[in-house]
Amino acid sequence: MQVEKYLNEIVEREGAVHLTLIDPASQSPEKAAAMALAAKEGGTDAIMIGGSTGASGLVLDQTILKIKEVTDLPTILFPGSAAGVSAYADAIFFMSLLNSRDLNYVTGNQALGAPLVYKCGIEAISMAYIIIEPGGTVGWVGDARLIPKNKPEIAVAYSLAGKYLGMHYTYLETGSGADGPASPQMITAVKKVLGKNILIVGGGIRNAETARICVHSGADMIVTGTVVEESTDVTAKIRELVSAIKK
Ligand code: 1GP
Repeated sequence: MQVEKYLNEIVEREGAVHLTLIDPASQSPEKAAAMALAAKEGGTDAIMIGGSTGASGLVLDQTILKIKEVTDLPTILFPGSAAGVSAYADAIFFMSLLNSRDLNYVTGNQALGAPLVYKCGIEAISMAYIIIEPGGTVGWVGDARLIPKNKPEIAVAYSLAGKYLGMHYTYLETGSGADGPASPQMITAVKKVLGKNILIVGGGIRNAETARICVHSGADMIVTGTVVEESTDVTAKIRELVSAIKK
């Protein structure tokens, strides 16, 4: 439970966690490592590694290894399927896409990937993964029955189901590159029922104001990927986001 404990302690101490998402399919392992180092210098708390398409095999392993050469931040797998498991990461968000219509994304890939996670001994952090409109690539690939943006009660129902199933973390996802994250009303309603369980919000967070609103509404952790990929000064961008969410 080392990475989960590390993250939860930051939430306790600093009010919120910032996670930098790196998709191994989007750049070379060397460039990914440079981004991770810059994100660390900006104050990010951990590096998530994964994506919906092409984040597997050699490119996944090499990306993690290169990142680990330059930073000691925890590396957490964010797998799009069973192929997203790597022995080189410190932990894995062991997630179920609760609102998928396709059983492969609810329990199938989990069963295929679990023996490898066991064999590698990487830490599994259980997570309910819930996709809200517009959903982006992950919504399409994961065949999600997208939760309408203006229906917080449906997000609450899925989040509670995840909590009662024993998942420690809940992730409200609008999809990478979305026009924005889940609404403040939805975040607040979900956090109310989750209580001490951790709420992660990601998708379309691009600036300090949006990050601050997510955390003020109840998010314990925020994830940013696209702004990091697009930024010409990753350290400054991460610093802007981190300073907006920490106590
Ligand atoms: C995607 O929520 C994450 O899974 C991050 O989204 O790329 O829009 O930051 P962005």
